[in-house]
Amino acid sequence: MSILGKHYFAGQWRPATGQTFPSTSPARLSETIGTFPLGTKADADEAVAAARAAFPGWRRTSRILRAELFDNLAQLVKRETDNLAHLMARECGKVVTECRAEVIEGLHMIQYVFGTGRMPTGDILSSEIAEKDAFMRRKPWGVAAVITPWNFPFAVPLWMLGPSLVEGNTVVFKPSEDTPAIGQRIVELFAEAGFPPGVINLLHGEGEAGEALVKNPGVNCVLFTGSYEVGKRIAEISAGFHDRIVASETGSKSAVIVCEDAKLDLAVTAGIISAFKTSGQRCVSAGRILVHEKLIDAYAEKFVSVAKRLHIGDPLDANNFTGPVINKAAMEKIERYNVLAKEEGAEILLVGQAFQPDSQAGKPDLRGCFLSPHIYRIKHGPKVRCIHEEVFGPHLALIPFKDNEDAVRIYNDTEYGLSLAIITESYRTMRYFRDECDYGMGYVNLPCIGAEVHLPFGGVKKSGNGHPSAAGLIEAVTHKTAWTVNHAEEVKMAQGLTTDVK
Ligand code: UN1
Repeated sequence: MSILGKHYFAGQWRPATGQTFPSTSPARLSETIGTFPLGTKADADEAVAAARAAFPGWRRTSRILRAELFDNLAQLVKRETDNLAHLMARECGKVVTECRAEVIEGLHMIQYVFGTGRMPTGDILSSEIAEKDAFMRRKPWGVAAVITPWNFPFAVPLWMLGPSLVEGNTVVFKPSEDTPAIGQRIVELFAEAGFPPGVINLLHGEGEAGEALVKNPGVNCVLFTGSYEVGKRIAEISAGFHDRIVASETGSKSAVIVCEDAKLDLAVTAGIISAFKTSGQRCVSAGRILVHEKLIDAYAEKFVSVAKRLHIGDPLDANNFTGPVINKAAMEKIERYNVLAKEEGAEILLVGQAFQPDSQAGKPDLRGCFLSPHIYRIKHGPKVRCIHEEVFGPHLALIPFKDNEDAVRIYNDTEYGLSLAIITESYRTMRYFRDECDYGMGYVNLPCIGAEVHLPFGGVKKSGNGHPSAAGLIEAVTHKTAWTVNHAEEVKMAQGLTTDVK
């Protein structure tokens, strides 16, 4: 049954009154998941007004009571885990087991936020004056705009909604136009958990709705994960509001570095997961694997033989490793980069191909955006576009390096800095990369994907603007205030300032 999409403003579900857009399954392009209202400027303004109106009451609600609503939400997400995973698999094409893991990741954020309700939220500081008590206390900014991508349509919204709401902000949530159904399901669960009207508002739509939301002066902070271009546009618009906070995660050309002493099987498994899990469509996915020149022949052979055997097919089939890519435009972009790699002198080890997997008996026909891994070997060069630009798909370069210094130079020679994995047995080597490379998330003897919510998540350079999400987001959604109380019966000042009033 096709879902009837609705905005959610001030606790009211609002069906489309104007234009709509469909959500289509990338594995079955003939399957429409639902039809959703195409948000306009008027809708964005209404959503922000609802969030602003709800802010004073929500801010004054006990932080512990706000947190306890997340406990209600956790119970609902546990009840709905399989349904959420199934809907997500249909809507964004990730394999259902992976979708389940994503729901669990979102649940972990909810549990984390609930747990912080009774944890300290500020600091007690000393004063030069014995009778003065000094505190650091956090205050919410006001209204947060939460703009999220299709590739993590459940966990990433929760990374942002959780800290924003528990700290007392109200929100307008605009999910990706590729995954509006899962976005709407999240808001239905917040409503069922008892979050009051106006505290969370849902705005469906495309660029127009997003742009209007960001241009609204009633928005105090914008929390964004998506492309660098959109992140840059948000930053440009937001520069017009001098106290506006923008926290953005944008783009990457993440890498695995396979050192001379690496365990080969571990390095291959870490590389395959980093490059091809989620069809290479995580923001942290590896587009590059840097391999020590002495290992690269053996590594390439093993890596390609494993990649050839990967099961790519129906996202509803738990036995598959990956499903399709998100849509036809993504397929065309990835295929253009596959061609470009050859033009730029790559030795192609495995040709990425568009294909249609066999449909299983009893399941509806698969006609979707299926693309197999494209793997090539190429020397690093400063102008080689396919190893500098983000492709966001199953497109991978194996790049040889001579020594650890060379690997650091190659790794850092992109405009991005998001995720890094080092495969080594040496603690000195590990430490060298840890200190010399540009990244937000670093891993040793692991893939460069798979972060957990209680760690900060964010990048540097074109990958992010220094405000990590998940647990780290508290710094962006609150401002710190100093609160100083004098217990003496006369005024006493710090720095030896006299109090004579003459
Ligand atoms: C993303 O790719 O946008 O670290 C988020 C990971 C996941 C989150 C990825 N926990 O791979």
